[in-house]
Amino acid sequence: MTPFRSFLILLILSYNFCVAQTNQSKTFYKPLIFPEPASLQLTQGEFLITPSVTIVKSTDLNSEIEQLVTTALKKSGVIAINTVKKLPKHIDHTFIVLGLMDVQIVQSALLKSNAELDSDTSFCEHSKKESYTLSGVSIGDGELITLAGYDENGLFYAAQTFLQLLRQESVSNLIIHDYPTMAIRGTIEGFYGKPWSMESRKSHLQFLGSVKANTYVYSPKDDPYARDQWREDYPEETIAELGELVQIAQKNHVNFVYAISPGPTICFSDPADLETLKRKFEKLYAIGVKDFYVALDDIEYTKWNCDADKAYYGESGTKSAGIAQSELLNKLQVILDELDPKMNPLIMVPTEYYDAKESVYKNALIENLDPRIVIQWTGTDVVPPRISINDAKQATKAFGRKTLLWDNYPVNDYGQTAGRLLLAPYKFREAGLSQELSGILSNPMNQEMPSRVAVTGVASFGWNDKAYDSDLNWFIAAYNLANGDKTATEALLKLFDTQHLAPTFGSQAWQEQAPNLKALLDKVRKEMAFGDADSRKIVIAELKKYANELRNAPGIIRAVVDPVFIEETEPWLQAMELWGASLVITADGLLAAINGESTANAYFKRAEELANSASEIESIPGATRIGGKIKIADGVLDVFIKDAAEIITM
Ligand code: 14T
Repeated sequence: MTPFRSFLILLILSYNFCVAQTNQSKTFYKPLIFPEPASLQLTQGEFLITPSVTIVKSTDLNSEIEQLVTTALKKSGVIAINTVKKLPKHIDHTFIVLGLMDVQIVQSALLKSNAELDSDTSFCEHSKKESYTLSGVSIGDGELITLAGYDENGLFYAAQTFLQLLRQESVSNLIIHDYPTMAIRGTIEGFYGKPWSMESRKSHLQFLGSVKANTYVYSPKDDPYARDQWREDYPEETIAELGELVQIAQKNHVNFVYAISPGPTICFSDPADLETLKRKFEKLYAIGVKDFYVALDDIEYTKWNCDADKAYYGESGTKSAGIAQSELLNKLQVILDELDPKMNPLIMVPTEYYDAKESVYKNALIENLDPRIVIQWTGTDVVPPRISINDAKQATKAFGRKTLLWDNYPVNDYGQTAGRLLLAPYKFREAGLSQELSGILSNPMNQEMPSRVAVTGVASFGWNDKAYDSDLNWFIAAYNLANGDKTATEALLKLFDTQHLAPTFGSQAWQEQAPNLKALLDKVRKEMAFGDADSRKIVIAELKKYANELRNAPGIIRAVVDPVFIEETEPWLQAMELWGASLVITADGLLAAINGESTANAYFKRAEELANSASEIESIPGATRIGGKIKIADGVLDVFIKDAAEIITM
């Protein structure tokens, strides 16, 4: 070969090489992580998972966290996973270093990744508890990923974030430093009516872990052994089932808190009652419960339950109730300290939990109460429309410590919620509340899976209130319930919109009904009045498309979403289908009317029939304390369908 020819070949080859390079150059994206991390910094290159992955870990690693990572890797297509104890010199595929931050291999991996913490970041102002660092960096021909937890919870959260990264395509290399702004985040099963099944609780605990929530309080009002017959022992089977829950809670880094409600019948001065409470807690401690709670809500506190209390504390009244309650709680705190000094302090909800006004009762309660005991309140009302930092500051003053918010959303056990699921995003809690609260627990619906729409929000807000975006979170909640299916996500969001109304205890709702549907229907009304022939037809086409989506959403949801969700929402799905069909025909009627066709009235009549049968559908008997007719976008959809015939006259 002449030198010239070889030069030419080289030129062609290098040209091809360049073209190949350009074709191959990929774009990497910022992933969507929820809760929003405290800090996420994108770096050069791809967060690369090779078909074969090596896990680097020290021997004392929590094997459940390793299991979580391994299972997720396999699910995302990784074929071979092996484990070593040290990072090799040459990195030629994906290595994942897994461990606590104080472990040598973890520290050196962070150093290699340039992911060590700057000592002067705002990070250090926060408690390091539950924090983690996750980094991915291209090194050599491979990738070094580090999951470093400050503690076991932190490492678990690093793993949860990693799982989210695995579910996304073309993710960029990054460094995440993350920590929660509130120490207590989760749910309190604290509603009236049918308690959750043990199966629902199990899947709920796993869900809580996935959104980095760390607390679940067991306090169903209708568990007789926790309230009405609190003195009686649980049957052995129930104890065994609760024990299983505690195990699952531990695996998901959730504190299982057991709450007892002795208020309806307790005799505060009777040592036998204290002894009964002690025995009850000990039984639960024996199956692994490490967190306890005393609920004193919704009880009569101006009358004693026994004459002995009158003899001991004097005349009944809110002041003596406050004193008696605080003495009981302090004694229980001592009992718990003796049982296990490592346990978290008691949590309690007082009888006046629904405001932050100073009172005789509250003063008497906090004057005596062990300052470690955590107090819950629900905001400025049982179901408050909004919660501000100022409200929380008043609560701190009234309760003598930073409070733990009991947020009565999305609970649906009161009259105004009859026939409803509460599926609006978690909203109107002021960013910055983390300075003034020790945490937030959501009181969910009797239906566990639909409750996740709001609870995903509560967990995200509790983790990072300043960065919380309620609309984005609404989408994420739908996306998760839809297992990442895009069409089902859209279908779910349509369902959520029809269940957007959030009532208060009064007549005023704190979240409006069906805002998305309402915006479209208002547009139709405006176009009918002010538009021309073309624009009217365009908006009717848009209406018909939306109506079809409403009608078809239940079918899509049934095909994709977890059967438990379907079971819990079935009457709403049925009603939504009929209401959707009614709106489709209404759109047909409007179009016929625009075209001057005499069939219009027949369409409107058929639409009315469908709407009538839709409004006859009832909720599942016994599923909620108060049942009733299913409501779908009420006040919006029904009104439009009824008015449609009058929008146009011929
Ligand atoms: F203790 C609390 F913080 C609390 O909210 N207690 C109950 C709770 O179990 C229930 O789920 C929630 C919503 O209905 O409200 C409280 O129960 C009430 C409150 C009332 F003002 C029930 C009836 C009421 F009139």
